[in-house]
Amino acid sequence: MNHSTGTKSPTLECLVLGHYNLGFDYHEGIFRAKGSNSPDYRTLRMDFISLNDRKLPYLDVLNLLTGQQLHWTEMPQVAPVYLTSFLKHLGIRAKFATFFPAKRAELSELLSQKPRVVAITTTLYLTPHVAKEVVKFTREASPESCIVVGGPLMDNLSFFVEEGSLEEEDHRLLLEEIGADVYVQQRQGEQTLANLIMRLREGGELSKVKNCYVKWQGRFVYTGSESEFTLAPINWDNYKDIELGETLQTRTALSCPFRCTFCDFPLRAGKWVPQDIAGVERELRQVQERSDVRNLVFIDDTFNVPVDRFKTILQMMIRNEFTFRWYSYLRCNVVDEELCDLMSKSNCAGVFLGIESGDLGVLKIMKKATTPEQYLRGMKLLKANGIMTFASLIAGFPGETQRSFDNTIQLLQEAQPTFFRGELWFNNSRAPIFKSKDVHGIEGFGYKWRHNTMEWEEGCDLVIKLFKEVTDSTWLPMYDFDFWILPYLEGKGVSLEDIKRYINACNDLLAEELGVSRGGALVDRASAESELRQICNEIRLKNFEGR
Ligand code: B12
Ligand code: SF4
Repeated sequence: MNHSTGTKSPTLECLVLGHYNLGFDYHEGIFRAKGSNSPDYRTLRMDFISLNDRKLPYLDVLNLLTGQQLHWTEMPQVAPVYLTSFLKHLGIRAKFATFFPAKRAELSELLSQKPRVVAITTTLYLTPHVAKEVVKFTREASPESCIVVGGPLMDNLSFFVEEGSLEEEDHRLLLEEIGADVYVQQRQGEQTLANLIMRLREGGELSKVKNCYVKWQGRFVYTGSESEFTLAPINWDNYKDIELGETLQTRTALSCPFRCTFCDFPLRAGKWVPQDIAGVERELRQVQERSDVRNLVFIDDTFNVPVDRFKTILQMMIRNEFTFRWYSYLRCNVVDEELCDLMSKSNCAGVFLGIESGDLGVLKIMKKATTPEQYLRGMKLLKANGIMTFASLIAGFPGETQRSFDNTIQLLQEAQPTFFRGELWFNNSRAPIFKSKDVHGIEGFGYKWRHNTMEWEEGCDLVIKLFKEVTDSTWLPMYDFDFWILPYLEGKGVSLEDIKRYINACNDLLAEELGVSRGGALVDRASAESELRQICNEIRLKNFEGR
């Protein structure tokens, strides 16, 4: 390793990088290569429309027609913010940066300081490709820095080795190919990152730092494992003098206490550990002190469970008279009048509801521990309290039939959530259902599957059916326009009503392109396009003119 700069001390010891966006054309190209009738492409097809002879996802359409460069990467991501806060607490000179276009100059300036370590977060990288691009970019900008990659991508790769789908030697080759100097292999990794930086500070051998892959005699070798556990609130005071925008994100717990059979998140994230409420309160007070913050997103997967803890947090927020609005995931089957009232009084603006299905049989196989009736009641209560809701559904899970899916459509028609979306079931070998694959006759992988009650083609058709037949709620696409875009756009001043009008106008064009009619005749392309342009013009004038 030639990064042991023990003598000269750089001002910046660690720069933590957030998400790198390779853009829709790249993404679409990869999916198209699988075939335009592949389930992957059919899934992506629900996320874009054609305009000016280009395939554009909804956010790109909005940017094109309002002259903006909006992107959710403008919101500070939790991983870089948290890691930086953790390192600073240990006295390490650390900063985080984003690839968001308007912040590129800042990123270049920070890289020009030749940070001792550049840490690349991989929260959303499902393949090594993006990490490779980020390493290349970093290497060119700051060849002296020690580049460290860690986080979920590393965890995924080691899982593939464990399950036998990736040979150890191929794993090593992948590490070579990504091109970093060190890889952190630990579910959390913040302490390991700190250990690496301290070691470099002292000019010591990196092979002594556990949980890493480091180069030894030209080959990546593993330094051995050591458990680590930390959970601390983010110290926003570290960023007092930095502009972070109107929408922040944080978490109040690690992992999730549930075990839904389609989801591997608890397995990746480990044991569910809640943050003590005094710590949450301290952190939220710091958020409140930031005058520009309008919205806060809690990324906790089950913010409202256990209910008593949730209630205490809401009461604490009300007592503090926080003025920011908040968003989170929510299990709506356990909400009642009292909770909805507290949510509303503490400024809850919107919730992501993992409804998944409106059919009792399918919900049982998913181990959602709820009933469609409880869902209906919960969604109606939230609506009555003026809280925006987004219902997320899965089409084609084992046990799914045309009939069970009709129950899902009926539930949405009755509950009328503000937004909804259905996705084809993704067969993930890490999810609990995979262990009962013989019971359900599951074959295939990813979006291409069959099981005892359905095949993926039928699942794709169900997604279209959902889009077509749910008429009293707005379809929310996934690519770059998932639930998180709502607090982001509202933080920019765009009203929920305008966001809805905009999405509905795009949905009309999508329906026309898919050849489906939603609750009436097929829309006329020319008038739908003109309506879309008109809405965008209004959004531009109201929110962005003169900025
Ligand atoms: C918020 C979120 C989003 C938002 C992001 C908005 C934003 N501005 O941040 C949006 C909606 C855009 C999004 C999109 C997607 N998401 Co998402 N998302 C999340 C969510 C809820 C929170 C992510 C987060 O901030 N986690 C908290 C951070 C702190 O955790 P972390 O990244 O693991 O980091 C910790 C460690 O891993 C470590 N670490 C991380 N990096 C590094 C680097 C180094 C060097 C070191 C030492 C340590 C380290 O340090 C951190 C502290 O311990 C998670 C679920 C969850 N609750 O985590 C899903 C999740 C990350 N998303 C997921 C997926 C699949 C997606 C999509 C691919 C979905 C899709 N099919 O389109 C897209 C991808 C988008 C894209 N264009 O590439 C998966 C990722 C699975 C994986 N990585 O293998 C998750 C885990 C959900 C799940 N289903 O299990 N997502
Ligand atoms: S779907 Fe949500 S609630 Fe269920 S296990 Fe996964 S993260 Fe937890």
